[in-house]
Amino acid sequence: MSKKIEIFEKILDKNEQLAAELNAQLSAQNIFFINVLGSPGAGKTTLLLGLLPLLNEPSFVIEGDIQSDIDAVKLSQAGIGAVQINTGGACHLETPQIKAVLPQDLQGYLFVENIGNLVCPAEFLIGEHHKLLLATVTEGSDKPYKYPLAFEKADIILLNKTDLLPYLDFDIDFFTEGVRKLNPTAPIIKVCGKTGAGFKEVAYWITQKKLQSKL
Ligand SMILES: Nc1nc2c(ncn2[C@@H]2O[C@H](COP(=O)(O)OP(=O)(O)OP(=O)(O)O)[C@@H](O)[C@H]2O)c(=O)[nH]1
Ligand SMILES: [Mg+2]
Repeated sequence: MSKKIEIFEKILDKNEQLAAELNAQLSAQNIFFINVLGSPGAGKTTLLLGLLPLLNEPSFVIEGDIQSDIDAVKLSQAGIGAVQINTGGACHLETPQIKAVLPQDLQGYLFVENIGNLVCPAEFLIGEHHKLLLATVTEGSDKPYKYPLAFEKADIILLNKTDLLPYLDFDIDFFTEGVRKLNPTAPIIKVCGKTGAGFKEVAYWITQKKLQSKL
């Protein structure tokens, strides 16, 4: 039992080292990297499609899915540079997979849409500057209590599908209280992928963070 724990800790240490190296490399190239986390169908791809055109510099997206290139094709068709990684079953992406598909001429912003779930992607650093967590009102307001790590580690939390609030019993106070117990500082921004509401605020936060990272 103790051996198993030791090996797992070594893997995590090695992963953190690789992630730190990639983060330093991207920082030196003035590329700002956002790791996008959220449940399957939370609206991650919809968010990227609406958000990236609002940024002040070009963006490139690495799409992570267990199978299919549906999301990378959607982004490419919208004129956003994108590449697909298929894990074939693994529930999160790791740094070597990111490094392997980075384009030579990368500039501006790098986004990774991680594998859709609230568990494994929160456990692994992949070289990002910030984690963006996309939660939704359709998941229910108890998710911060049940899946704490993703909410704890997020640097910004978006609450999506707010157009559906009138049809649901989502308790926003309970949700916010649960997030704040884990994460006192991350902004919580209500957004709507259908209308783009809130996206400008998210774009502003990202551009400000990139500017601040250069100071
Ligand atoms: N009503 C409503 N639907 C939304 C909203 N945002 C996204 N959707 C819909 O939710 C579905 C899933 O959206 P995606 O953007 O594909 O979600 P995703 O998180 O990328 O999904 P995976 O990559 O499969 O994990 C699509 O049918 C979207 O049109 C929203 O704000 N309101
Ligand atoms: Mg997607």
